[in-house]
Amino acid sequence: MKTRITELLGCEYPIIQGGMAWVAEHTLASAVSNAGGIGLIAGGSAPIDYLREQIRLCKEKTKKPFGVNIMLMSPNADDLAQLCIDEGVKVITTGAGNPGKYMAAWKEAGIKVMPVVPSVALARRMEKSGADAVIAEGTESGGHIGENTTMCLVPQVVDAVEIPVIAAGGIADGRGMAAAFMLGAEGVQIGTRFLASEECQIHPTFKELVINAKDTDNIVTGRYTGHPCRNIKTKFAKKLATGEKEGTLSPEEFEQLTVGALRRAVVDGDVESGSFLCGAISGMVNEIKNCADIVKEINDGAEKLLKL
Ligand code: TUI
Repeated sequence: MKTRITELLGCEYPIIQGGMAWVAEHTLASAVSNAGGIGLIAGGSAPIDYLREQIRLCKEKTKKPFGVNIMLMSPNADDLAQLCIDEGVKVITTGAGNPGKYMAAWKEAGIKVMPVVPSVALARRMEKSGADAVIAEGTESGGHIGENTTMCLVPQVVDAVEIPVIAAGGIADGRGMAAAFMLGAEGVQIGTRFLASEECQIHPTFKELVINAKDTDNIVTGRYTGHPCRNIKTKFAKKLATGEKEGTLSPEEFEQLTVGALRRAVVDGDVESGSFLCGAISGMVNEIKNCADIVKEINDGAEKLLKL
């Protein structure tokens, strides 16, 4: 499937792996890139030396294009943004903020920049600042989310900007990809499906939770902190949600409980105090497969439906 996104990024399929903090490291990213998509390494709030090493290891594992996600709420964002230039990263996606202040330097370095946008207004601003594409991310996504749904957001962003639009949130198979293309998207970003991949390095308990999740096993917590997050509905997530709803946890106490919670989920598989960030489509993800099969199945499924 050739679109402006495959042309822009030099990849075979317009499928981008989500830049999931703590999850998206070089093994997963290189596997997705070797499969013909675009793998991403997540900068998250990692130290600069960690990200440098991950970029170098990824280069050893793939000769195909891959990218880095810069989480803009990270205290290290300035350093990680510069590191990407120094290490010759070709593709950057951003999340959780406006990357405007880095755009000139990234463009000067020839980097393809694709910010995640939760609204039409930000999509327009990003186009004006020189973004090569935008990722319109609906509230079905895992982790830190906006309010708009993928179904509503994508066509509105497509109408508002000239640059290509990548759809994200709630897409995990060929049907989802085809639907996104019918809304005008020219690529998809997929996170949750890759959590249940052989190459994904998360704790086995996390993979089991994804595979066993039903349609209703998903919950958004932390709206009152200003940083709503979509998670798998574990006992811990329900405790946070109840505390938020009933006012028994102040926003400060909530923040305190969730410091380090993503690490506890990804690294330790700790269901008592970990936050298992995951998209709303996890109910449809029932099997662990390798990234090559996942990418090909999604692309072929979409192609068939779109009768390309
Ligand atoms: O960034 C994500 N998903 C994430 S980041 C993350 S790590 C984290 N840790 C602590 C607190 C919050 C997050 C886990 N999941 N997705 C992309 C995304 N970007 N979703 C929403 C946004 C967004 C929100 C506001 C992008 C831009 C924005 O702009 C506001 C402004 O400054 O105009």
